[in-house]
Amino acid sequence: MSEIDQPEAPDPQPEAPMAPQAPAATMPAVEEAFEEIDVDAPLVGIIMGSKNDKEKMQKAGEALQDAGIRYEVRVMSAHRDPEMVREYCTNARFRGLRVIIAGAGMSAALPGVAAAHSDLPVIGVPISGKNLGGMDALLSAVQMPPGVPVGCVAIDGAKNAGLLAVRIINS
Ligand code: RP5
Repeated sequence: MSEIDQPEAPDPQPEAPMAPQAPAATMPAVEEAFEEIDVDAPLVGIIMGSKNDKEKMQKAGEALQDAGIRYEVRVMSAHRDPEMVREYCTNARFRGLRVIIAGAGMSAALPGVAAAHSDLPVIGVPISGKNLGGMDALLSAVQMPPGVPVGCVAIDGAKNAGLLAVRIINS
């Protein structure tokens, strides 16, 4: 077919008007999230017994950030703030959370108490302290009685807690 015989290209369709876009929710940087800011639609709640646990728990946030999974961070102690822990964990599923990561040191009740107040998967992170190298927290988190499940990672294993939460959410 010569150039002269080419059929004419149809007129381009008028462009459809753009649908109004909701502003994309931005994901805060890890350091910002660990300032306990409010996050839009988090899927994972990272809770810990003390602000002093933040440095070790930040690795969980990094793993979630790398996977693009939104999370929030809150400090609450099972021993010092029992009512706050009850309220947070009881409402967690209703608020859209899918996994709770709970880090605590010493006699670490937080993962178990979280699992007692929520039917979401709870990943416990035993935090090493000044004494006993974290064995106290490890045993508190891992030796849960039947019926109150806590998935426990290694002492100071926050990175794996984050990676495990990613796998749970993507499964
Ligand atoms: C736990 O007791 C916390 O998770 C922390 O690891 C440990 C000590 O708390 P701080 O005295 O450092 O606040 O509740």
